[in-house]
This record gives sequence, structure tokens and C-alpha cells, in this order.
Amino acid sequence: MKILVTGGLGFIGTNFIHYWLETHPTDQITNLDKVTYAANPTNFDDYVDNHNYKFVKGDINDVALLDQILPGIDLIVHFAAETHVDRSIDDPMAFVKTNVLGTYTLLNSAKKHGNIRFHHISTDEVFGSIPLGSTAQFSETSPYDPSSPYSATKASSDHFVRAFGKTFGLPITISNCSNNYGPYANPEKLVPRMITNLIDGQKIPVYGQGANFRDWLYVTDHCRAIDTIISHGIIGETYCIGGLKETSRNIDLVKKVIKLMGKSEDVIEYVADRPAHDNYAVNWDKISTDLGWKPLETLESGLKKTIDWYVSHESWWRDSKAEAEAFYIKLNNYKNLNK
Ligand code: NAD
Ligand code: TDX
Repeated sequence: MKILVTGGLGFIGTNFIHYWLETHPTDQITNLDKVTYAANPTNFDDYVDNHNYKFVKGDINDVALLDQILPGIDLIVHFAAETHVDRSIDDPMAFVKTNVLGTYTLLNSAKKHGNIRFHHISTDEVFGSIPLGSTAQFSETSPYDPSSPYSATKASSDHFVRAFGKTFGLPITISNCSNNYGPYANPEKLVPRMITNLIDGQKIPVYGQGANFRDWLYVTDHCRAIDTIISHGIIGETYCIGGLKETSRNIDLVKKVIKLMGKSEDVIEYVADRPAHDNYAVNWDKISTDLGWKPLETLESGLKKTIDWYVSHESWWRDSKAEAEAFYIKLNNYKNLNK
């Protein structure tokens, strides 16, 4: 099979390509990535001699480039996006361009080149927020109710994907997953930001009181879920993907990482809250019952692997951490937003 992966130099795309070429070694992958701040071109340094991997630098909005790449492609796995909620509050237009217009452009090109099978990677954030203290979970039937510019653009992209399936018969599937963690995540995100701050002897900024909750999914479990949907999913269907939910409040996660790294809780620093700060939990019964997938990694084992990876890959994250922290200084943890 010939696969186009978009955004494959980012966190999940990188893990997915590594996973796929290990588990399906005869398939061929073209990785189309614009190489934004979130990309790391060194992620495939070991693949120079792998004839089943090809990198193309480019934008999913570039129709002429898609016309060159798409002939012969059997499947598109669409990861490319602007992904950081905090940056979407600072500069929403970048999110509209890639997440909405880019997804539309890619769909249109997939249609033009013979209705190529299209799997869209989306997020639980499109469903809005679960009230603090509630044990409710999002599922495939939850109404869309996005809160941030990021989640609004992802919601829009989901609607376009579904519309191309219904209107033009494009063979689509969608997955809405919870927060991923693991190797290769940009240190702008909570888990790698915590780990790299602790390595550097810095404090951990916790937004608000740390009471907001997430559903943490180890990235390899996510890659297996995507494989399961590609291999066995029903065309036109959406599948929700989440983790084992042992703990989910941010403050509990922060304390867990501090303990695993042998540090003191004195490093916790409560800072101004994120506007429209959501809470998420995912019910993954459908993919489990219909397709037989379930998450395998416990939070403890996944965090240990992730910490070990960041401790031994400082050269990988050092530059992107400097870029991320410069962004946070500019944003000043929301204090400057309304000035
Ligand atoms: P990431 O920010 O780490 O990487 C995104 C990649 O997309 C980068 O390599 C970037 O260069 C590329 N890109 C951006 N704009 C592009 C464009 N116009 N054309 C081509 N490439 C472009 O993202 P991630 O965390 O790996 O997320 C991947 C996907 O998974 C996204 O669609 C995101 O919405 C979704 N998702 C992520 C999470 C999470 O916890 N990280 C959770 C749920 C869903
Ligand atoms: O320094 C921090 N302190 C803090 O308390 C950071 C960076 C975050 N937080 C909080 C905000 C959130 O409640 O931690 C939680 C996680 O924040 P992020 O890592 O920014 O992730 P989140 O906003 O939950 O979104 C992530 O998961 C869903 C991805 O960035 C999205 O792309 C994905 O759709």
C-alpha cells in the first residue's frame, strides 16, 4: 500500500510513521510536511536508506504539489495541523489556514485523484467541555461545542471530512482522540514542558488551580488505534479514542511526574488560567466493541518511558524548548491577552 501521511514531522505523525513502517514493512510512505516550528526534520535521520520512506517539504494548501504527489496513493492519513491551544488564542488565523482551508484542499485533491481513502485525525476538544466534578465522557454521539480557536478549526475540518464522504462518496473515517503523550512531543505541551523544566531545574507553571482534567493516551496506543481503524473501520464512521484514565486532574499528573523524577512539589507554580479552559474525558467503547482495540499503556509506565526519552534526547528538544519558552514569555501566561 502507498500512503500519504501529512504532518509526519510532528509528534503523533512521527510516531505513526515509525510504528507503521515497523509493523507494515512493505508499505511505502510519503511524508508531506510544511516544517513549521512544531516539526523536527531529524526524526527520520535513521531512514535515509529506507526506500519505503520519502519526505516532501510542502503545504497541504498547495494544489499543484498535491497533483504531483497523489497519483498512485491508496490512503491519506491526515495529521497536519496547527495544534497548540495557547498559540490559537494568540494567532487564530494560522489555524484557519491549515486546519480548515488545508483540510478542505486536501479533501478536494483526494476526490480529484480517484476518491482516495482518507483517514482524518481529530481531537476530543471539538466536543467542548465536561463540567468540573462530572464523570461524563465524550463519545461519537456528543454534540460539537468547541471552545478555543484551535478546537473550532478542528470541528470545522471534521465537518468538511464528513461532508466530502456524504456528498462526493469520498471513503472517509475520522478519529477523535484525547491528549497524547510520549516521545517526540514539542516541549510547548504540558507533559514535555514539565519534564524538560524539571531537567533544567525550573518551576512547573500550572494554569489556574490545576483542577482541569484530561484523558491521557500514550502515543503508541493511539497509533495502534489508527491502524485498527484503517484496517477494519467502517467507511463513513467516527471512532473516539482515549486512555486508561487512572488520573486526570492536571495537578495530579504534575505531582506524578514530579515524584517519578524524584523532585520536590515546591517546583509547582500556579499561574494565570487559560481562557475557556476545557475538561475532557473519552468513552472508547465503540472502537473497543466493534474493532477490538483498547489502550495498553498505564499512565505510570507511559510516563516512565516518556521521561527516559526526554532525559536521553536533550539535543532533540533543546532548540524547540527555547522557542516554546520564548512564546510563553510573549504570551506571559495570558496576562497580556486583553491589553
Ligand atoms: P504537532 O503540532 O506536533 O505537528 C504538526 C505537524 O504538522 C508539524 O510537523 C507541522 O510542520 C505540520 N504542518 C502544520 N501545518 C502544515 C501545513 N499547512 N502543511 C503541511 N504540514 C503542516 O501535532 P501533533 O500533536 O502531532 O498532532 C497531530 C494531529 O493530531 C493534529 O491534527 C491534532 O489536531 C491531532 N491531535 C493531537 C493531540 C495531541 O495530544 N497532540 C490530541 C488529539 C488530536
Ligand atoms: O504549562 C502548562 N501548564 C498547564 O497547566 C501547559 C502547557 C498546560 N497546562 C494545562 C492546560 C491543559 O489543561 O495542561 C493541560 C494540557 O495542556 P496542553 O498540553 O496545552 O494540551 P491541551 O490544551 O489539552 O491540548 C492537547 O490535547 C488535545 C493538544 O495540544 C491538542 O492538539 C489536542 O487536540
